[in-house]
Amino acid sequence: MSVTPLSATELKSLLEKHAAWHLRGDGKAIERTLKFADFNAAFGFMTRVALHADKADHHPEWSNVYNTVEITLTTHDCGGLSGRDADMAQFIDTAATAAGA
Ligand code: H2B
Repeated sequence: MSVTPLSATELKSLLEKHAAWHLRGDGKAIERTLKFADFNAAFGFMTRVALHADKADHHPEWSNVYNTVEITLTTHDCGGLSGRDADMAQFIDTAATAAGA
């Protein structure tokens, strides 16, 4: 499926709006590390994001060690960043705040 990549202006606004995310070195993904109170809080957050990702058909690349979750967002279908990553970053930021990250 073809997805339109973000323009330079859209990317700038994504990074301004979602300050906890940084652009990966190759410019094709954004990354955020989140710390929670414990594993229960981290995995509860991941579960909410997973259910949303499944519905949105847009999936994070992530890892979890105890209370820490590292997330990379990119869109395989355009080989870089798209509006789907901006939407996912928004959902993740809201869920992270609600889960006490
Ligand atoms: N997730 C991400 N991160 N990028 C994609 O391009 C993507 C996805 N594409 N989840 C979806 C699934 C695609 O493979 C299916 C066929 O729609």
